[in-house]
Amino acid sequence: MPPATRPTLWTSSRTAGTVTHLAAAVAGLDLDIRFLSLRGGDTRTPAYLALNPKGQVPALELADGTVITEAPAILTWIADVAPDSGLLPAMHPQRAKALEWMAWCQTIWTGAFGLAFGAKRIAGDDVAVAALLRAAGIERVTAAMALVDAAIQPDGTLLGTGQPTAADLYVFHLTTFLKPLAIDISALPHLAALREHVGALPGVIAALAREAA
Ligand SMILES: N[C@@H](CCC(=O)N[C@@H](CS)C(=O)NCC(=O)O)C(=O)O
Repeated sequence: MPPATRPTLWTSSRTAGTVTHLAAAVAGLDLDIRFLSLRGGDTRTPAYLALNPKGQVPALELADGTVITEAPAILTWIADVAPDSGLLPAMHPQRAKALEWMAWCQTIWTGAFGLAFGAKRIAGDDVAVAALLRAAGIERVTAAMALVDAAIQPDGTLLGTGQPTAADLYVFHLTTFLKPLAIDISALPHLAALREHVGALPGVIAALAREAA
């Protein structure tokens, strides 16, 4: 892998990396965005494992060689280098609240979504156990959506600051994985408002189009 001359975001379409890709686009950052194929084993090559021993995306490689992993940490870096983006409030308590929601989203992503989508992998050949695990995951995701819906402010953002933060982008990202789980959120009006708000951001539209290409 040639050394990076500008920050490189290692990601993959429709994965945990997507929210970092959305945020980088909203912030207008000039990152070298590299899409890996998870199915093709790109995260398990010796070169990638040397970069990120977790063998996962996203990973952000800075020009000085520092590698940052975990979506909330990468989102924080993006927001901090692009303060005008408003992705992370500068002041407490709003900054802490945004970080709180980002941490919560990551927990839901790896926990409830991980259970729903990973049921077959966890259960192996046991079809009945896989169905139980998937149902438990779907139940947890459904409860999480109701919880976040109740927290969204009338302006369609979690913090009520009028401008989507990285926490709103993260919630939006989670909702893009509900369809394959057949989870209906049409009765959750605040979540619909957040989706509309975030989904209309030009950076989000551009990044999603890049991932779909
Ligand atoms: N805790 C990590 C989770 C990252 C993660 O689970 N990434 C998955 C994709 S969604 C991955 O890279 N898996 C490696 C693979 O499937 O090869 C984060 O939030 O950034």
